[in-house]
Amino acid sequence: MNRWSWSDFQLYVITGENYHPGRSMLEVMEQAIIGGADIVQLRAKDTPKEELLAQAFALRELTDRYHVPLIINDHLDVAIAVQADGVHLGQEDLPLAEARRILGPAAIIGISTHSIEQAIEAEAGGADYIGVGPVFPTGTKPGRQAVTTEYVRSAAERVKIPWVAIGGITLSNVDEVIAAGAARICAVSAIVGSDNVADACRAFREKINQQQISQ
Ligand code: 3NM
Repeated sequence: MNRWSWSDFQLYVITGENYHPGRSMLEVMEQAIIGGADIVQLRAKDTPKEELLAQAFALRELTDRYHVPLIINDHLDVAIAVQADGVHLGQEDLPLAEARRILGPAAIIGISTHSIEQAIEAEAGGADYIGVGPVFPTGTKPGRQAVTTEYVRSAAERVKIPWVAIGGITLSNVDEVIAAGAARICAVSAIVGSDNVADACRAFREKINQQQISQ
């Protein structure tokens, strides 16, 4: 995929701070891309800014090499500094309109949503894509109630912009999420925490593609 067709993505992989013991973030993300991640996000809530910036520069170099879009979670300044393709914002982060004013029309802006009302608001506000989740309980974002595949079903019916199912999705439950209407899957722990990151991505891609063929 190149940047111009970024919205066709199927497998969105986010970095995890606690999921790659003994392996570098960059190594893990390169394996993810080799396995089929077609958009990646740098998310490092507990990392000091200076280190985050260094990681972002390194990930920008990697994603440029593979022609994969790079999204930065939350930090617009870091996104601008490394010329990332966009940012991902939570409901409590900078409002979408402010982010758009700062980043301009070409930036990809994604918003986390946890209900169909939030999805519709983000779509109306000019989001380029939204996250729909957490579908299942997840230790990666603890304390947030799972929205279940019910919300995935509503998103499939009502959301017009690209959307990605996220939260607690594994190779064991992804079929359910796809069956509920998700065409794009996002995962952290099931991919960056697996022994073979590239194979995990290949397996996710296969499941997404199988479903699309049978539709
Ligand atoms: N955002 P894992 S759920 C980063 O629902 C994130 O907005 C979510 O990690 C949301 O694949 C989530 O390990 C965690 O469950 C995803």
